[in-house]
Amino acid sequence: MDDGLQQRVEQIAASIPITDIHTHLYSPAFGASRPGDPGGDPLLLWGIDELLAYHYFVDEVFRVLPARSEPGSLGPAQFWAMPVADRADLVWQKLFVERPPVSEACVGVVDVLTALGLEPDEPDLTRYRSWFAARDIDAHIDEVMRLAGVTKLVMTNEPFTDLERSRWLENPRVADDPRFAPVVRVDPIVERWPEACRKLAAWGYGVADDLSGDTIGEVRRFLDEWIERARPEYLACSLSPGYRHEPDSDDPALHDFARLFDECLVATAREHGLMLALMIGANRGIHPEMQIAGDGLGKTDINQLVSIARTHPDVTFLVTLLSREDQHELCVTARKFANILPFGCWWYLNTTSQIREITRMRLELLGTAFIPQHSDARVLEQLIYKWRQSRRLIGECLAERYIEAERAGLSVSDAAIEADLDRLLRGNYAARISAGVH
Ligand code: FIX
Ligand code: ZN
Repeated sequence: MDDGLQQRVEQIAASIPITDIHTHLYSPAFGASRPGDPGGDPLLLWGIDELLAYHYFVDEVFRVLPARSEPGSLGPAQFWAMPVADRADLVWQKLFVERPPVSEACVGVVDVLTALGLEPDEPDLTRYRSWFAARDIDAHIDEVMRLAGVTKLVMTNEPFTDLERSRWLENPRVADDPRFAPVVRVDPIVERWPEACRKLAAWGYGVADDLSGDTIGEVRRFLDEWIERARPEYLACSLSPGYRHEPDSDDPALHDFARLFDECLVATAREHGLMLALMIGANRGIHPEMQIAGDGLGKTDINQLVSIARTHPDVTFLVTLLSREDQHELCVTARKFANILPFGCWWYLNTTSQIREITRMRLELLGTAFIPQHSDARVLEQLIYKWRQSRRLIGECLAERYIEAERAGLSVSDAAIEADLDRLLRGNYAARISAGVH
């Protein structure tokens, strides 16, 4: 490996301001958690207890607890009934004290603690809790973003979530924070229409389960009102692995899905000059008792995405797929349809081995015309480890391509390297949203 080039890329990568295009973080006005003081329905989560209560650790701690039939075992219902601090204590003891932290999420917490100037091997959470309790949230957000190298955080704002809806209706300026950008995320319209229909009707929209009357027009009115309220940078929805885009289907369920997708979501994105993000492959609730930790994944049929891209060539679709096995098909399909913009190593793919594998594949097939990563952070300090790692890995993969280019006879300048890294970490996204109307 050409160490000189590798080091040049790593140094430049360390200086590029990052836009994090998909997070579950919120500006403080939405309500921030208070270390040591549970309750209050916070939307912005931060601090050691929330870091360790993150749903990735729910999966991992259950794998080391005694089996249900053994003494000391714990069921999901009992676990979720515990206060967040007790859950955090259990996770710390089981995954960090009784054994070395090895998993992606565990090593990430070690990285966060070290980056914040804390010893990462305390026997319990006492010192961490007093350190976080002394932090001012606004200054802490600035510090975490500085350490992560992130200058813009894109939120996931869900108008069908009662708590979030209430925060917007209480304070129309709730998102007015230059560090954060809104997104309108509307899964229920396409994933859970009966639930969405009930809520929309209760909110005064003239909608019907069978899409009769002016249901489509009323869903559009709902979306237009939220675009006016939130001024989102893009629209978003997630789709289950088995979704089908078949507008001409005789199956009423498929026909209705296609109408809501095409005539509401895509038509609204088109009218407002917005991208529509499609996050495809989450099998929600395969283990319901695990609650937010109970989602699995599944492979998807890429031909459904082909149908969407062909039907709507004038709309850009930000696309991320959850199955590792779907990544090569996504890259090849994105070569055929320039209105498909692959992004991120989503969720279970946000690991050292998968970031490398997927980024190498994308650079080889798409050059620098994609968005390599988002953090998906739900707890503020996760930004630190997720971006320190991704920035390094993306830089390593890009350096490998430059080494191939130099092997073929081309030398790559620092200016060219900086331009490429800016495209990947900020520019490719900025170019698409500036084209729209916000
Ligand atoms: O649909 C999504 O936005 C997923 O990222 C979340 O549902 C998931 O829980 C998550 O945060 C994964 O990292
Ligand atoms: Zn997410």
